[in-house]
Amino acid sequence: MASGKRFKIACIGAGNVGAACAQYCLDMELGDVVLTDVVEGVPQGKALDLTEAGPVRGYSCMCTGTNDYKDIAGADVCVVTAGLPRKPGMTRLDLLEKNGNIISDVCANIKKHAPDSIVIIVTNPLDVMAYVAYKKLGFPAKRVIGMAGILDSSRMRSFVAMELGCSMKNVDTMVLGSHGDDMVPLPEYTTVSGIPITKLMPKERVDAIVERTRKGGGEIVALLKTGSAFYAPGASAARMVESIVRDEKQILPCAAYLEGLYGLKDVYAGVPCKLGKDGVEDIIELELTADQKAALHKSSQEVQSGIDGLKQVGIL
Ligand code: A3D
Repeated sequence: MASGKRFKIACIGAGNVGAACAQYCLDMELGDVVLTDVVEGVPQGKALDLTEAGPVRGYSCMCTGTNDYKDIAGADVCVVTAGLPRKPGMTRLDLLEKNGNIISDVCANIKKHAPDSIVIIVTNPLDVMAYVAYKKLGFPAKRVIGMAGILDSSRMRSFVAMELGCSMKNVDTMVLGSHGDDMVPLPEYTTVSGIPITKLMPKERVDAIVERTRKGGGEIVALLKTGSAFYAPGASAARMVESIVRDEKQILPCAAYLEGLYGLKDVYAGVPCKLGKDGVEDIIELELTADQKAALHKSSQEVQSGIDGLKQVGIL
């Protein structure tokens, strides 16, 4: 392990995304992984399977599975994927109440057993669940972060590479706002080896890529028919873990608690964050056009109405 310290990563929720995240964390040798779930046998079985992949893949990090939160004690990072995935025809907001209760329960256990951890929320509706976690945990905001922007921007990067027939590695982009159809992909900040994509393809193709990015989650739900994407979401959460445990200070789009930046207050939204050993160590405020600013505020209104909904049913 890079720094010499052996890190402990708790993946809470051992479903598709949780297990994929665990797999990527182990493969990158980020730390020992504890898979936690309410279903008996599933975290234990997946953990044993992932451990048995170690000799083949060449990692020496251990993976254990449990139904007991005591086993997350001392975790440095908790990745929370516990909840229900979006099903075809279901909006993110349909999930609000059920997942709000699950996140509340998970956070009570994190607070009790891993009070010094950095918490990455993946459960949908993402920005509202990150807010619930922040309120329930009572941790400093920099230690409660939502994963969405890395996934959304990775989707956009793939679509740009597919369009140009170039390496995905050369494509960089930024997606702001909430995780949903109202997200704000930024073509103006999208480049291929430093070249703005607006110089590499016509406007209609840029617009089509922006639209496909916005609908990226739904595209996979429609294909899979049961469940939603998990490889790219798991990889995206693992990328956040990597930047934290290795203190890499990568600038990544993450859902962060805003207290005035971008004109937003007391809400979570996707913004460029510097991720390091303390969590969100800085937030970069980009210069936006009036349209982009309006789109960002529109996407936050939906998050705000989700928060208001949870206040009405007493979860917040
Ligand atoms: P799934 O494979 O169903 O896994 C969810 C797991 O959570 C299951 O194993 C459940 O048993 C477990 N669980 C339920 N309640 C609890 C609890 N109280 N404590 C511990 N574990 C519990 O779903 P998935 O892995 O495909 O998706 C997980 C979540 O991530 C869903 O809310 C998805 O919508 C969300 N997700 C978000 C993104 C983003 O980009 C934000 C992407 C993909 C999935």
